[in-house]
Amino acid sequence: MEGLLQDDLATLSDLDEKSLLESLSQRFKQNQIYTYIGDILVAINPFKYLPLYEKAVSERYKWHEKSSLPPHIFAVADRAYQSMLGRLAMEPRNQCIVISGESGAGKTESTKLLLRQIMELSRANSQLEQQILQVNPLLEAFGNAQTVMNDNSSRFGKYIQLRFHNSAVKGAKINEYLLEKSRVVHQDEGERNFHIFYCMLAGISPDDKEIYGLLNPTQYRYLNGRYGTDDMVHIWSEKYGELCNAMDMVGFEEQEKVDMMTILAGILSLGNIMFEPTDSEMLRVTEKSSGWLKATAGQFGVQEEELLRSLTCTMSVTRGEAIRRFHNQQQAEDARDSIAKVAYGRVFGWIVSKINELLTPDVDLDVELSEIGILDIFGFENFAVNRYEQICINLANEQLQYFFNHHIFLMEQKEYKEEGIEWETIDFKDNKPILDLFLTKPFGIFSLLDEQSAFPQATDKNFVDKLNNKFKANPHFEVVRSHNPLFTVIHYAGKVQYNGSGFLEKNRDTIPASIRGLFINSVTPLLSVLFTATISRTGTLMPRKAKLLQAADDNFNSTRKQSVGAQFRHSLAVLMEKMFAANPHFVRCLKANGNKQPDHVDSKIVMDQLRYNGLLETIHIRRDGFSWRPSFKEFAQRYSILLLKTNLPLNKESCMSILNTTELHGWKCGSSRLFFKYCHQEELARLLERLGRAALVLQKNYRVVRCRRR
Ligand code: AOV
Ligand code: MG
Repeated sequence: MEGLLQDDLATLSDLDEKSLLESLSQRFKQNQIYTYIGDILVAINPFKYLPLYEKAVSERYKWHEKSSLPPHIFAVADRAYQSMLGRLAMEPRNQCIVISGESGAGKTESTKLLLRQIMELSRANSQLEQQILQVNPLLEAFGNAQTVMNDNSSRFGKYIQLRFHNSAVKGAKINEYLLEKSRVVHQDEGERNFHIFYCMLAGISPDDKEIYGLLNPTQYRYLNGRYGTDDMVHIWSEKYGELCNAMDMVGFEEQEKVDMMTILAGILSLGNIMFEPTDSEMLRVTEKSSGWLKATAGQFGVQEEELLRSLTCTMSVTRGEAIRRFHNQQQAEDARDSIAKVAYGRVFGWIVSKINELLTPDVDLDVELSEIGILDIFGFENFAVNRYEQICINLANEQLQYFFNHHIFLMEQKEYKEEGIEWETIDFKDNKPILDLFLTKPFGIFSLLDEQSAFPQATDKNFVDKLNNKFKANPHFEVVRSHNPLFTVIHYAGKVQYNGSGFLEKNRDTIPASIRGLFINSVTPLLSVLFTATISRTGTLMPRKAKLLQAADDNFNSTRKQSVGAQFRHSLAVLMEKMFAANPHFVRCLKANGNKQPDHVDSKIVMDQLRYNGLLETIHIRRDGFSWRPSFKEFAQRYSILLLKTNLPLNKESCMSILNTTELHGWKCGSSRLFFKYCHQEELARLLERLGRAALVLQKNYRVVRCRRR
């Protein structure tokens, strides 16, 4: 059993799947949830409180040597921060921390811990630090919800970019990806709507409740007529207090908060509107729900008749003539739900833009800022029914797995070959073919989806038929024989069956012009602004409205005509480009079991994750490979100081002389660069530091001598 409790698995010589599992399980049983594979951190979700994050621990992990302390998420924060400042082996550069793992594995918790520790390290000015730390509770309230996999599941992806000047944080920017808007109007068994609705209903004062027109939570259809136990209500109520606090701290104005809450109340009322046929063509609102129509109109600040009209008919203009088409019951319900989704989505987008505006670095334009980005997306999902949202989420996870593979296996092994390093190729599960299945133009799944979305007459069934036809021979695709539009994709993390119903509609995501018109005329300033932003920006706006507009602008100037899928692919591509340009740090989150249970390891579930994450191969390459590969120039520039010489030529010979003065062993020399193991970086940093200290002592002595001479 010797070596099983090793902090760094890349130091173990003989490891197979079984002993890897055994090793991680043993550590987990002793509450050692963190383990290194070289410079990569593996984190197993403990599903219980562990005393790992106290102030004293945070202090210990500041400016430490990685090998001197047990593995920890704080160590990753430290490394990213030091690397950004150029204090480790490399030149200063932008950093990104990439956190992966399936739903409920602990990505969001890790993100929060990283953020906290980086703020500790940067000794930010305390107001900005607080603002940045409060962004998370705010986003979580509006963007997270309970699912069957995770009680606090992220229903959107985010990339948080912390911006620094020298060592101090100066601001932050958040990119958000694909909020799951459909949750506002529908939740599957065992799931809930976004946290904010429950928190608001639980925490709001009786007076405000009246002002916003909120009623008993069990009355709302969008909440499935369900609420929570007393304990839950208590927690939600506290959360609401924290949320209001967070909004104040980040810098939201009172009126903005009121507008936001009123819109949310309007969404809840809207959901209760039901329709019934009349003698004429036009539907009417059922008698029972006429009160809800009135309430919604009041909360949205629009005319009741206008709201009713946009729910029950569509206006279109053909050859200069306005034509009114009446909705049937289903169409009216769809219109209702799409209003709810678009209103919620825009409020969320506006919150993000507003945060970005408030956290814009307050520095001159010519000041160069460096950056640490933290990526926390929605993890891989496989539910009883998987819809459009799941296929997008799982595509994002494929993309991330590819990023990992590219960095760890592809790039590294390509360089061995190019530079003539002797190397026995390590095979890994390349998921590029799956990415191609999704993204190839013009015949990937998403291109076909866009093509079908462009035909008004096409149906979800047509789309799935096309897929079946095109991909029946693809090893990552399976045709499903069924009346329903089903198909299966074999992802890197397992098989997922998708239900194509609603794919075309969700991919188009068009808002009828009448709905836009309705909201533009709203007397609620925020609502009007959320729908004005893409249209015109005349100078006639009230000052407050103009200010609101500025924040909204960022979000809606995006290419609205594109499909949701196309936008999502585009934003993923931009993200990847940014990440490829930065120095990455990987955190691989794992789930110990599928039931959110503490102290229990389900071997099969862990083994599956080890396999699809390629952890064994990762250990292998970190043990035998060379993860740090500076060019001769880079290395000589940085380490010539070890020879106490400054104008050394930046070539191979200089590198050799430098290395000869050290006791480093196990490195290799290629044709244009050096190949080091991950642990060499730390050894070299130590040498530099020692030299720095010696220089300091010399300087001091010199000063003492000079003083005496005087
Ligand atoms: P996720 O972000 O990876 O899922 P979370 O970070 O939300 O997962 O973690 C799920 C839950 O696990 C949290 O709400 C905590 O209760 C618990 N947990 C995670 N990490 C820790 C930790 N270090 N210590 C104690 N408890 C922890 V998803 O957003 O669903 O993909 O999409
Ligand atoms: Mg999450």
